[in-house]
Amino acid sequence: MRKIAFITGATSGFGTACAKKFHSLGWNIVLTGRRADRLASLAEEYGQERVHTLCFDMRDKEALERAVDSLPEGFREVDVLVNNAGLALGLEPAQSCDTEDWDAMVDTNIKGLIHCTRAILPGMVARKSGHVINLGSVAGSWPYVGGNVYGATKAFVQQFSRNLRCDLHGTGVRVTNIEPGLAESEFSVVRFGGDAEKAAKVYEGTAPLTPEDIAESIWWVASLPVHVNINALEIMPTCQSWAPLSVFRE
Ligand code: NDP
Ligand code: 8X3
Repeated sequence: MRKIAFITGATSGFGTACAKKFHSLGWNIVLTGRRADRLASLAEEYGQERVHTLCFDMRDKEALERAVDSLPEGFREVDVLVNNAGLALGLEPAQSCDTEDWDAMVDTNIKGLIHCTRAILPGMVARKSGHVINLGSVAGSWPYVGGNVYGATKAFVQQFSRNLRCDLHGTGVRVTNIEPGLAESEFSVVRFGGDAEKAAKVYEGTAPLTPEDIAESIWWVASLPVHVNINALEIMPTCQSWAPLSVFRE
């Protein structure tokens, strides 16, 4: 029987690369996102037989639960859940940013991720096998100016991943938090409200991680023998490191 990967946010970036990776290795894939046209192209590209698409907004809990409940035979018994859908909005300091952006990040990166996990986990526990792979970020461990709520949502994902491991003790279900640094996708275009020029500057003169690098890492943790659980994997491009703590001087 074919293995099944459920990949949220598959219409772009890491999710699209993951879909390609798992599909190429013979898995059935469930792909989610809000952009129906992109989901339709993915279904066309890979063929309906091994791809099932679900179009919904991660912030809509009922729609999410309905979508998971609607999974047909061949796609229901999820082996790997890649909790990837997420976004950063804005880079303004906390004192002046748009609080609607904060709500959207909390509702997607935190609430969407926990509800999706909750919807899929009982089946994994009943089958005593499965793997939840969450997309955290270096921003969950390392603060930066303007990272305020985005980084905090990823710190939530980091701790949620660890706590899941405790709850799942003895069930055989694995949990991994993937924590990438600078990676080029649509991430910065979304962060800057569609300003592609501003987004491109984020990667100018750098060799950032690619979505394929992240898909490869996700595949690696998923493909290890079942007695091995990678708790967290922090990945930066070689061109990225840390800066010293800043000190304000009069
Ligand atoms: P992209 O913007 O390229 O892709 C984001 C995906 O998330 C899209 O498929 C989008 O689909 C989906 N998504 C966003 N909001 C929603 C929503 N409300 N409902 C359903 N789907 C949604 O970004 P990346 O591939 O780079 O990012 C993927 C994950 O990795 C995110 O969680 C991000 O925070 C994290 N990450 C990214 C890094 C980077 O530098 N790029 C580094 C570290 C972590 P659609 O618009 O169709 O709904
Ligand atoms: C995305 C990486 O550094 O832009 O999570 O927050 S960063």
